Amino acid sequence: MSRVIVVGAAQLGPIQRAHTRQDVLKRLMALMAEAASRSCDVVVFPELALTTFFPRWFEPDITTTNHFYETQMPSSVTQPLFDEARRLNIAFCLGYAELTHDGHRYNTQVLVGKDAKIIAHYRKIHVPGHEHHEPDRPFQHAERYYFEPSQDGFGVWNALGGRIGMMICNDRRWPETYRVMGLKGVEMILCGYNTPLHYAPDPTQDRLQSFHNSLVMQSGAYQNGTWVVGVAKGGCEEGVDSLGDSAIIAPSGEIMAQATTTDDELLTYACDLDWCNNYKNTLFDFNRYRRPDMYSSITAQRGVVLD
Ligand code: CDV
Repeated sequence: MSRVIVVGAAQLGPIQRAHTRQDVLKRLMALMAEAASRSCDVVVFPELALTTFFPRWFEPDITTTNHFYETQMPSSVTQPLFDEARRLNIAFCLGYAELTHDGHRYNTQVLVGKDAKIIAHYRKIHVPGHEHHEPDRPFQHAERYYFEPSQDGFGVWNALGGRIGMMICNDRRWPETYRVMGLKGVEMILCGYNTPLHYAPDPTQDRLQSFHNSLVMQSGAYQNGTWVVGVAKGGCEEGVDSLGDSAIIAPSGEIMAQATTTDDELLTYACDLDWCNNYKNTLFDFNRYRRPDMYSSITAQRGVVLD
């Protein structure tokens, strides 16, 4: 049986504040239709793919931002995307802001099967940025104000004929993210991101955004013998330039397809999941070579301890 998943990485260009959900849905559905016409099994959209990246503004009354969140998935507004997926027989992965019925706010990604049924939710674990207004920044990155970090952990699901995991944006910079999923036998990790080119806490990193993006996803793929699909919302959104560079990365760590614009752009690749075993059964044969008893500090402590 073929273990090939044809993946569409559906990069988005900017979503401005004035754009409605309907405007955005049209763009998502156009990319989904293109993915289906290119025989994709799954199309992957970015983090917070239904709205502008609203954590760039600090609103003291958080309830005034409720309209950026989804209280239902699907809702009457997003249902057409689910209907279109079922009609086109294509799975999809979508990032959005989630407001639960009991008032919790998460940065969430959902994996939806070809039958338009939700397979899995993933809520962002590593929430970057700051909790309070920082007026000296040219723009805010108040994700820690707008979203709680998930307590649900990393999941890997049997889907699309393989072992599929999810992570969101800043998660991709942490090796633990990949390893926890690697230990669950992950074969493909789907990741949406919004990465401004300017990093206010240390602007010396600005010129390295593209390099760091590739560095972390390529090494995470290689060290765990898994495909990684990184999908950006790039371009100039509300005056803030963000990284494109969406990529489909093989278990070898090689980039097999990469975006060439910072706009709406679909990249596709036929990903052979059996390639993962070349790494999982040799150099990264965890069972044979890992030394978990030497790694206890990874879960026992959070920060650096000098002994
Ligand atoms: N949306 C994100 O999580 N963005 C972060 C910040 C730090 C730029 C990132 O890691 O890309």
